[in-house]
Amino acid sequence: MSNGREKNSQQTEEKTELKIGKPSHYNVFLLNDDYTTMDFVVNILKRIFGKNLTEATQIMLQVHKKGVGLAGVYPRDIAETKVEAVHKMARDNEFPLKCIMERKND
Ligand code: TYC
Repeated sequence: MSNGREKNSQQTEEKTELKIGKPSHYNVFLLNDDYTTMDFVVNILKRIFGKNLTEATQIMLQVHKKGVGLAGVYPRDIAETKVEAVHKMARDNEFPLKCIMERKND
């Protein structure tokens, strides 16, 4: 198709959500790296994902040991905002911390 009216996947999903009225949820994951400090990740989990110190420490250690850990599950718009907030805080503090979101099968 090249008539300038192709839909990207996000537009297709928005249409689907409007049609059936039930927003999909997304897993938001933190990824491990060798440079971001453990303290910084714990603070991200507390401030952006509403975790207490115990929960935040467990998730941070899961990411550190396994490479990836679940920070939260949210509707698409909120998940996107969380991912952006993590990347902004990481950038502002010069850490390479990455955060990704993945649609759940619900
Ligand atoms: N691996 C990092 C370190 O040893 C800690 C870390 C944990 C980094 C979780 C990122 O998402 C992360 N300093």
